[in-house]
Amino acid sequence: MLTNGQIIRQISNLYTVRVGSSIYGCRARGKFRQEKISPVVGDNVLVDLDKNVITEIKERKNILQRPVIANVDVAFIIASTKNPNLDLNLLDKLISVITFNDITPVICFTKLDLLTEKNKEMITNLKKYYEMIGIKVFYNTEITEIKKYIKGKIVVLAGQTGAGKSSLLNKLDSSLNIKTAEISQALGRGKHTTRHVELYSIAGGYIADTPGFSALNLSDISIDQLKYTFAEFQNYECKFRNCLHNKEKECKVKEAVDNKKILQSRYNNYILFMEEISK
Ligand SMILES: Nc1nc2c(ncn2[C@@H]2O[C@H](COP(=O)(O)OP(=O)(O)OP(=O)(O)O)[C@@H](O)[C@H]2O)c(=O)[nH]1
Ligand SMILES: [Zn+2]
Repeated sequence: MLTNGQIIRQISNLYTVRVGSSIYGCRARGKFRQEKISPVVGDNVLVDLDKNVITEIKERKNILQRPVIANVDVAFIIASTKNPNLDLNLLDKLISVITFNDITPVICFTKLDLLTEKNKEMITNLKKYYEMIGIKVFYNTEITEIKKYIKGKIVVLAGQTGAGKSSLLNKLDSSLNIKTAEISQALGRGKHTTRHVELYSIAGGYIADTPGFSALNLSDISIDQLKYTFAEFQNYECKFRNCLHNKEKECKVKEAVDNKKILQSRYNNYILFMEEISK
């Protein structure tokens, strides 16, 4: 009998498939190899539970390459506001790359407790801006809200070293650290190997065990595509339909920047990314 399931772990050619609340060890059907496709973590699949074989892979909504995970719903961008300082260039870059990969970016600001009142206000204003352009923004103290949001989703984390990713994970689920450590030990090697990918169950959702997006950069995005990863630019119709909002005349996006409708830092980063892509 064929049943719907989802792959939550892969170690070499061994897959762990979740069917409802049960877990099965499975192998992939031979025909996949001939067709040169292979099931990956996150795949929604059909499994033959009599033979413990994955027989069909459902269409993917997206696929990340490092780690290889399909059907990622959300990428949490963990953005430190102090130690290390807030890096708006990195934040906007991650938003663009994540959006380009058909994944929903979510921002989580950390370390607000280290800020002066004045700097806190700056973050509050930034939060308002990003929310206005349709991005969900949390503080890392809003654990209940974050848990609620994660429920039922596949989540990956992004953010620079020291931003507070591990700390957040531990607050979401204190047993998570132990789980990842145990598995690394059992395998006798680090967890960040390409042959071992796993989704950890957390707050009713799933989270990837790798930093995510470490290897992603703008290079997959073309100059023409970049502007579509800036959600707020879509509200403006420039004189030229193919306007890149750079040197063109009668550019409504540039007007909006001048009128303070679009955040100057967002626009500056857009231009920087354009230059980076064309290098
Ligand atoms: N004051 C303060 N410190 C925090 C907060 N979140 C994390 N930290 C501290 O910041 C340091 C780095 O946090 P981690 O959670 O290890 O950061 P990470 O993003 O996992 O870092 P990598 O593992 O290097 O990628 C640790 O000393 C944490 O205790 C916060 O909200 N406030
Ligand atoms: Zn324009």
